Amino acid sequence: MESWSSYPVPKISGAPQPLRLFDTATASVRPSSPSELARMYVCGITPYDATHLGHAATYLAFDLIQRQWRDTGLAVRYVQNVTDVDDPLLERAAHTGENWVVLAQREIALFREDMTALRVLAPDEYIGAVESVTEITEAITSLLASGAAYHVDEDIYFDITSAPDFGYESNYDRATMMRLFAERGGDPEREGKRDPLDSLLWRGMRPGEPFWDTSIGSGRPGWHIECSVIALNRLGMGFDVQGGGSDLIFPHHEHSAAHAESLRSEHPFATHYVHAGLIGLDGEKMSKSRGNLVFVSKLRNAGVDPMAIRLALLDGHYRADREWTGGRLRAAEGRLANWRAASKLATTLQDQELISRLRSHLADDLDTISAIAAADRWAEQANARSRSDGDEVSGEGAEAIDALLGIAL
Ligand code: 5CA
Ligand code: ZN
Repeated sequence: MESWSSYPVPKISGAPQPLRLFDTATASVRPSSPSELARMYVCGITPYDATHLGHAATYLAFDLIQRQWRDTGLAVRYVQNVTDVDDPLLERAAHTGENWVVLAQREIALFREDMTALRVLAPDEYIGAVESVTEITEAITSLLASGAAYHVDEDIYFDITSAPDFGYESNYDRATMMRLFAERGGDPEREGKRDPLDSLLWRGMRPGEPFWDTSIGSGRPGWHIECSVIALNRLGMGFDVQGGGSDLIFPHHEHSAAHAESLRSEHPFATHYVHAGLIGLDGEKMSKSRGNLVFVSKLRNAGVDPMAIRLALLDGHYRADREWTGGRLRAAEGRLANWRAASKLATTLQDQELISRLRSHLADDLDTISAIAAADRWAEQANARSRSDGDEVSGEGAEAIDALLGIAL
């Protein structure tokens, strides 16, 4: 599937800092400094209500990771999926009477526009579930052959006991897993499963639902196997970051890891599992099912500068659940104006100090709050000084804000 285009990232001088990132599986901040190529997979949208500010905040967090890696000279291989066939998309299409393919294509197009406007660096490979059906059926065939997958009527399930480390990613206890599995698309009550937590790999054809005729029968892929296979076939085992919002910790990322580890008889699927906190509105998680959504495109159409949206979303720690308010946007607009003025006044010395502060804060598990405070101090000092002849203005402070925070001044 077509990706979007990225704005070039300026190279900045001085000493970059190796990235340290929080990993959900070990509940610790650990170095994420691959030797040459950094490999990242981030779970993409289910395209029926794109792009709300929760989605945007999550993709911005992973965009900062890519910017940190690139700053240290690493090449990055970034893969993202699109869940372009799944229950929630089909339910929405059935509800509104729209064709599900048309709905998905329109929302994907809007998502690409929003990502471009927010200066989110594009994935190298942007891959839909639909275009991956053959890869997925091949993987399910292997899982059936090894006994890790089994039939229940026309459906195929994954046996969690085939992945000896199952549970290591979320570290949740059984009761929590059971609760979240039921809440987030699982079917613990389905009769005939070996374990209530076994997840659907393949959904046999049902009347009125899309299906593919394949070597494992007619039907469509389950959700977790989609991300497992798309990531595995492009990044291999042991890639650097598997990412998404914290609502994907369980069952999605636990099961995607388990499928891949069972398939390859290797551990781990990824060396860091990175999760962004959830954006809420009026005390509730922003979600399609609750209907409390603020869309990037709506704000853009109302004339809001996408850089202000980006800055407002970065003004909070990526791991913290946080509330969206109009006040955040107004604060970001004021801050952006200060930074823009400062970019024309800051001296080379002020810029160098800003660059080293941005690097050390962002390398510390993407501490955007401190990075933004450092840029505020830089702007305050630059804007306070009266410009006198002989003071050098390099413009490198603004370039660093672009390269590391993705904000064009
Ligand atoms: N297609 C699947 C992932 S394979 C999916 O979860 N799609 S989604 O459209 O529901 O969400 C896309 C991404 O945005 C996921 O990483 C999800 O964790 C994240 N996300 C969803 N809602 C929020 C929110 N309110 N705040 C932050 N991130 C969110
Ligand atoms: Zn996913």
